[in-house]
Amino acid sequence: MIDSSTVTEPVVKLTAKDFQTDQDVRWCPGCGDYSILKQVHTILPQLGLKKEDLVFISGIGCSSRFPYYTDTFGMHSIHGRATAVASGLKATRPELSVWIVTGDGDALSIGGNHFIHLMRRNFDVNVLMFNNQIYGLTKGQYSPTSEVNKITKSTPYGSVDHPFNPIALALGSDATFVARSMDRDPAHLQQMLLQTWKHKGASFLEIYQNCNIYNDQAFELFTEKGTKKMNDLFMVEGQPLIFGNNDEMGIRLDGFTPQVVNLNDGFSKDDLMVHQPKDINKAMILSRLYEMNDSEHHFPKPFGVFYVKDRDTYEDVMNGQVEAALAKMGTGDLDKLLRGKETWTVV
Ligand SMILES: Cc1ncc(C[n+]2csc(CCOP(=O)(O)OP(=O)(O)O)c2C)c(N)n1
Ligand code: SF4
Repeated sequence: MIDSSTVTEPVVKLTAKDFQTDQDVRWCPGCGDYSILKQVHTILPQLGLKKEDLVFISGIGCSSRFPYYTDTFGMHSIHGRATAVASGLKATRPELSVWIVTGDGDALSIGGNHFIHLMRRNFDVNVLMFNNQIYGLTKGQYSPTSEVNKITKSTPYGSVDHPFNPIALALGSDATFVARSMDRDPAHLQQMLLQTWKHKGASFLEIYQNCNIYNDQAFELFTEKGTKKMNDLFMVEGQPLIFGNNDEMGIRLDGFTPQVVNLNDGFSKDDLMVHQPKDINKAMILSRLYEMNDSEHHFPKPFGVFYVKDRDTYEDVMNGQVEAALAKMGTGDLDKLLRGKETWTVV
């Protein structure tokens, strides 16, 4: 079995080019999906795995075209059910490195129920959720991450739905690795992809992805030069939470309540909250940080790893049960079982 936590040197030497396919990439020019594809192809050779040990499973959506463009095994499955297909594969072939590629609509609308159960069951799979806050493939309807009042083709007077917070949803579903990155920061995205892979258990990576056709500039506050430093908080384990144009702003905790402070106003780095991704309470606070913005408070949006926890994976426990049963009772005989005496007559 591949133990991702112990692989340091690539065992198999491949390049990013080896993961490209002969398919025409059919995303719109300028779509953020291109950058994500490129960063995934860049990190795959670093895993040291053979192509046939990698599987990319997607649902339906623009993002879900991903397996066509990646030369590994893969499946463009059914809407919202990549999670179910991946769970079955991981249960029976635990040695494979299984990746799920999904959109905010695919994962959280039709696939919402399957998503939460995948997280709590803790299959060792890597979920890459491309969040563009819209349905791209079906031409611009609102999604469960679209903001209130958003005008789309299906909400001509503005959406009245309260949106999901995907990070809080994954934490609430007991995911054992929860992180966020963005299409426009290749170095950060590569780092997060590697950490997503390294974690043994259900890993959830939300990736902000610009749909330049139906929801352009949805994340420009966090991606553009002039605004990103005041609006992005890059979390680093063991480091104080600092942001700002000159790293002059910080997050401190007053009890359970986060506050933004200016280090030029009498606060020092020692006063700030230190990032501890193994602390679920702190992860929960950070997942809601940006929602605390109002006319008096200006909180940044956190990027990086919110939470990580070691917990037995579903497939390890299940296959352990199978092995124990085999050791106790030997190999079964299906024919004998079907023709056996334990039958019922239904009247
Ligand atoms: C059972 C079913 N219902 C609805 C659809 C239509 N449909 C296809 S993709 C999609 C949503 C895609 O949105 P998202 O997951 O955000 O992906 P994006 O295209 O934005 O990458 C919908 C509703 C479908 N294909 N199958
Ligand atoms: S519709 Fe949007 S998400 Fe889909 S390929 Fe075009 S730009 Fe990308």
